Amino acid sequence: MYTQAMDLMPKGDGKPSVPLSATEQQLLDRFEARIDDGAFVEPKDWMPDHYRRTLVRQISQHAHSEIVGMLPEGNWITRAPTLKRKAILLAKVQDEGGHGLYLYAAAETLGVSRDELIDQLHAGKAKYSSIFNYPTLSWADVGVIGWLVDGAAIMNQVPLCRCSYAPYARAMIRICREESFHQRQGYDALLVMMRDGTPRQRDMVQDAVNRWWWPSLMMFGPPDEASNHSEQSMRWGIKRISNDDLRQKFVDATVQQAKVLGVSLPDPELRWNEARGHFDFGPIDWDEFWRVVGGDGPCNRERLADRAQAWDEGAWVREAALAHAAKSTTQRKAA
Ligand code: BYC
Repeated sequence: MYTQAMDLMPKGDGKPSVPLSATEQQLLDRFEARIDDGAFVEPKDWMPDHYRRTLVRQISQHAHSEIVGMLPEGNWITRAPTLKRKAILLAKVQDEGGHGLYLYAAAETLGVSRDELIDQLHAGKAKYSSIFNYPTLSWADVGVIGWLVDGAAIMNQVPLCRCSYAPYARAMIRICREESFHQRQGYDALLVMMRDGTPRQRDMVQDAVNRWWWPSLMMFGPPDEASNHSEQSMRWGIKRISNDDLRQKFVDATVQQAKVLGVSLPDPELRWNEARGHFDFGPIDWDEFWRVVGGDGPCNRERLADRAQAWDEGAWVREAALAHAAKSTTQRKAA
């Protein structure tokens, strides 16, 4: 409650807050009361500037993740082992492009332009999920991305369907429905390899699980005590469940799925803790996480270069679409 009033304080100079006018105080009180009642906030509603900036930050990072996330799997479209797998992968990668567009549209309702956000991504100034800076070395990686990466994404994104900002919540409902298909197709591809595959194919799956397990746990963000945005975002109903709680839910659900699949998870400390009612797991390498987030992961440079190239090469399509829209409008007016 009290920290919301800090939005109207000057930033970083340590001076006492600027007293709120009666109108500003009334707007803030009304906003806080609506959040406390669990009401949704719509674009035209008054909102504190910090709430708006937090949403632009999170939604745009999420949109960039979807668009950059098309690249690691996109690498395998031409090499999918069967026509069926190729068709599924094409649909999945296309869905991710669609998710990016819903999310950029949700960010635009907060007064920021899509071009501005995309410029920030290409300039290396915007974050996107750390997970997409790892390489996809084999076909099994595509299945593991579906199972673990989309599985982690769903765990994180289902609570966002109840985010207090309505356009984000609405986008998340559609996205989660599609993500659950993505997770299932990945698990199915792995199950086929584990049940009907050769020993080499099974080794390939295990190798992919070994490489993606820890980066998948990092997707949930830093531990709660190092998560500088969590407290405020939870108070505002943007985040509903903390980074560590979501990570734990993901581990608990995934251990059973790994058993059915017949793969082991690469963590010697993973074991059921009766007292906690959860699986304990080993320490996460947070130095690696921050290195990757800071731009020094295995594929950060490649991913940004690929995105920038796709953007430049698609310029003629955007120009043609705009020219067509302008021509159609002129023709409609003349008719
Ligand atoms: N990677 O205070 P915190 C997908 C940053 S796409 C990079 O906990 P917050 C898919 C964080 O931004 C899935 N950076 O932050 C697509 C912050 O930095 P800034 C993407 C990370 O926002 C294609 C700083 O660390 N999902 O599923 O409260 C194919 C401190 O963190 C990461 C979303 O974007 C990370 N992993 O919580 C397949 C979900 N984690 O901004 C699949 C929406 C943290 O201060 N986002 N950082 O410079 C969220 O739920 C939240 O933003 C997070 C972080 C839980 C990710």
